[in-house]
Amino acid sequence: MKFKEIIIVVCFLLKLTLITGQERPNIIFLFSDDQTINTVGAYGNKEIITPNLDKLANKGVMFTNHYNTTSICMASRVSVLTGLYEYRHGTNFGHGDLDRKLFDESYPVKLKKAGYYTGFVGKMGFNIKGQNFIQFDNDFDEFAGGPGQTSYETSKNKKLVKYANKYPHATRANGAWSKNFIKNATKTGKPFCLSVSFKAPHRPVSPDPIDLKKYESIKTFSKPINFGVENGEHLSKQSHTSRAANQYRYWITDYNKSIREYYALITGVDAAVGMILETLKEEGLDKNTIVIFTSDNGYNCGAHGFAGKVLPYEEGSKSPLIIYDPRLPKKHQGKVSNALTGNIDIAATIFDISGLPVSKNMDGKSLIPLLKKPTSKVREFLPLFNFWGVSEAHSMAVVTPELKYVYWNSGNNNMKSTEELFNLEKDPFEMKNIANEDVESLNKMKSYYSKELKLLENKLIKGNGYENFPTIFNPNISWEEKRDLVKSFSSKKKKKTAKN
Ligand SMILES: [Ca+2]
Repeated sequence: MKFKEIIIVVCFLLKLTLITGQERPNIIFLFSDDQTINTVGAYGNKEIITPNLDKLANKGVMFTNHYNTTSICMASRVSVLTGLYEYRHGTNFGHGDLDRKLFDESYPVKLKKAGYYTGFVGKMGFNIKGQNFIQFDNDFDEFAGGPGQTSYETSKNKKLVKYANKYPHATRANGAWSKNFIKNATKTGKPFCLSVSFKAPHRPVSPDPIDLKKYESIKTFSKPINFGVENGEHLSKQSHTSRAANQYRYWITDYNKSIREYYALITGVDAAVGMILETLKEEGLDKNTIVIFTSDNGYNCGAHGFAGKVLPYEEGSKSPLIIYDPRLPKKHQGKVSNALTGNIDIAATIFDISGLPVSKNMDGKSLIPLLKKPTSKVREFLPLFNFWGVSEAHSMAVVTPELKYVYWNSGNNNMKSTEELFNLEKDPFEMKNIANEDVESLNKMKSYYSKELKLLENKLIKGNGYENFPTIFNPNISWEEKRDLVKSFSSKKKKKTAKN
């Protein structure tokens, strides 16, 4: 063993001793579904009602450049659990279910093995290859997850039925289940790790009437400056083949109704978060419980005329991320970090909090250093992928806090391969493609893109339909050479939904 390696091992053992010598902190991971970044009051939205998340942001660190490296539920959820990019875990609609051996490396499984009391409630959003959903029961001390999309009606979620009378809407029932979990966990004397996986604000919408009522006074909601189809014409033709452009035109036809329901669902999540934070206080756990809040992907609420996620543009790929560590001195609280963070960082962060080693095999990095030093960074650039849906809408992008480069392949419908470059500092709404204007930035971003493309080629999981993407996403390979390699990825369930 080399001297450097000995030092690393000694440092790790020292850290573990320090953490276990004290009391290992509890961890609560709060996860909404399809929530775009500007839908928390603390992020500057003056219409949405999120008092508990605002408080959390005021006490913790609020991240402004948090991206979901694959902006779709199933893939993003597995990236969060495993710390791996989609092309490494292989889990997405039309690609495949998760391998058991990868799930065994996920944060809930490893923390349970390390002596944490673990719990999960809400939407799981994926399956493990060859397993029945009920087998998740064995992976947690308490499990109230549901298969598929779960239901907003509490009574339709098998594991939440006993909360249905008091909390008929599943979002608050998730909060009530979590309260009980925390109380049970306290009795065990173990540290706990609770994952709360809300269905909200995923469509089809069905907000709690309690929350909808809170928005009665707002008749007209503000729209972002890039709202509407007319503000999407400058974007690639390929992006317009995506589901985000073809479906869900409700945002355009009745924006006020759609945004009111969307916000009300998020306000419901906020209320459940409030229930959980209140319980921590009641149980005297609020000083030793780290709380993380984020979402599995962003959402285009009519931005550029799009709805939904999948696309690499800001609204679809960015979500809020708030981390609150009450153990830190007050001087570190209420900070904002513009560092580039991703869904792949959650597992590494949770391992770091618990004292477990962060495996070098993971793509994600611990964000804990940013809590004390929010102006620092954990990376220079981050890749964004879409391997799902129609082949023309597959894309690969790289982003920095200042710039975004997107490569769109040619398509079978007479589309030309397209490069997009946005200056996110000057143009956060991506209204101008400067790929032909700023050659220096373009070259810089293309060099980052090449590095990520090489990693994709070297590290992709075999057998889940990713093998052709290093060629498909290579801007230097002609369409003629790729044409036969492209394939759309869908699922029977999605096709059925689309017909309906
Ligand atoms: Ca989602």
